[in-house]
Amino acid sequence: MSPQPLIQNSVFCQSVQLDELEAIQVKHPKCDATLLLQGAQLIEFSPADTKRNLLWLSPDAEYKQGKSIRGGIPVCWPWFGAAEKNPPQVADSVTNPIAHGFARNLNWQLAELKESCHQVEIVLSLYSDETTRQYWPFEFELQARFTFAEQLTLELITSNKDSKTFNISQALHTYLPTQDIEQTQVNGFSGLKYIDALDGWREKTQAGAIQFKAETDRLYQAPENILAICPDNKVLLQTENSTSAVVWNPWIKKSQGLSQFADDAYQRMFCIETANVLWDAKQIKASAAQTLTLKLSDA
Ligand code: TA6
Repeated sequence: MSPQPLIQNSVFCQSVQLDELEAIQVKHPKCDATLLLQGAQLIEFSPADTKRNLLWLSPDAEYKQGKSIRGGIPVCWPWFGAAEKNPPQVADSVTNPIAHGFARNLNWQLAELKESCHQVEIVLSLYSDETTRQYWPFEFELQARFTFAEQLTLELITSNKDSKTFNISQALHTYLPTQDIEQTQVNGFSGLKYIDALDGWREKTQAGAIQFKAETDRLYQAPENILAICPDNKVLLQTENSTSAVVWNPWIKKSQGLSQFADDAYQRMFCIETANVLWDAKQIKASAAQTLTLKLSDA
């Protein structure tokens, strides 16, 4: 594997090989990070002051071509979840409905790398080609712009390169660690509506903080600021251009059927996914672009 030219001249970045997958490792005074080119999947972001990975990465993770890694921030695009569970304007364009879209399984290209003593900025791009057209008939450029400093900023930028308008749903499927799921709560959703994917997709209203006492799979109306409180740490998620979020924990039974996932791993992880789903799905006109932003930091 020949290191990418942009990396050869870098001070803070180097190319590493994780089994079958190429990754960019960032070692900067402000933070460490590990970014896979496959799926533009970030699997580590550790601010220098805590040296703790703010992302949960499965100890059973497998680094195989074409398979998403269990943990970090998988990019679900251009549809979230099961294609048929999406609004018709999204679902009707899908020709091969794999779960969570195709972007997370494909290799992205390193488009930009800028660095200073303050931060490192890396842009990965995915372009439409004969492979993507097998899943979805539109021309596009998808960029994931990562800014690594004290906090992580991730901007997912969809550019419509087609002559037709298209509709997408998407999510930054962020896995977060906790020392004990039953002592973990998520603030910011009280009084907001959610769709319970485990109870006939019924609409409900959140009362108080979200707590985890059983399998949880919900599509929430989302605030701009979300605070996750775990026994040993707090994490702040700030979002832009997103009024929906998915909150997930597989609990006991679902865990047994999940890939790259130990039966008891549900006790040490949960997902808060910055999204544009259901009512928040996005229509993007020809030549237009749309950006979904997540800022992640210790709180
Ligand atoms: O975001 C929650 C969810 O849609 C769950 O229903 C569960 O399937 C999870 O994603 C993981 O999906 P994956 O395809 O990565 O196993």
